[in-house]
Amino acid sequence: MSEEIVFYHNPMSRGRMVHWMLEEIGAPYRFELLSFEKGENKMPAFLAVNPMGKIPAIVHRDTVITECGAIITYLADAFPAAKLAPANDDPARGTYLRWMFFGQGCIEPALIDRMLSRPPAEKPTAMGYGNYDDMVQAVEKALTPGPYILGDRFSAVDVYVGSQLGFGMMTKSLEPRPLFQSYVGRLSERPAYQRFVEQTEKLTRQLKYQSTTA
Ligand SMILES: N[C@@H](CCC(=O)N[C@@H](CS)C(=O)NCC(=O)O)C(=O)O
Repeated sequence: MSEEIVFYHNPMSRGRMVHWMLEEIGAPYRFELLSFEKGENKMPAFLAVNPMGKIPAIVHRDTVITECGAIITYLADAFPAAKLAPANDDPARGTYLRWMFFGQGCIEPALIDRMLSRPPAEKPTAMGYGNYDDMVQAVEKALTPGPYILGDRFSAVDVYVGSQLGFGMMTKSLEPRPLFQSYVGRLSERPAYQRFVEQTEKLTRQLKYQSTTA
């Protein structure tokens, strides 16, 4: 069983959230960079890891984990010394899991719809995320009084939800409410976040170089 974390990544992908999370937990990991331009994510070697051909994915202890929310949840549990997840018998675990799933099931589809300028759903009652306005109200409530989703305590769910809100405001699919801006600003001051940003610049150059040379 291998303790090494292998991280299948492209710096222009949702893998950015996992990259930040890996920096938060502080365990050693190895990048496997995949080029979208060269279609490496749809080649047999990676399809054997993730049949969806989608990034990110990690392999740890001979197990493949895909889906950002699942990867972040997994890492927080697998590396408890980082103290990024409430324990199973901690009542805060319920709130933590609730917003982790809300991130994957509600924030993500609502923001992607807006990013792609898709018309609002005809039947919000049948849509898991309801509608954009309700989703935004719910997130604002989750962050009140803050400063984190679990109140005073920063956790892995802030990595996930904070990344989505940052992405949403960057792509203008999410309105820049002051509460969202201050939350994302606070998160971006974390040393792990800053390491991730710094490394992302290098990885982007490296991938560009690999794409033009090979
Ligand atoms: N449900 C997945 C979505 C992953 C995903 O859509 N990744 C995109 C990049 S952000 C991708 O790999 N796209 C390439 C493709 O589908 O060919 C997650 O949450 O991790």
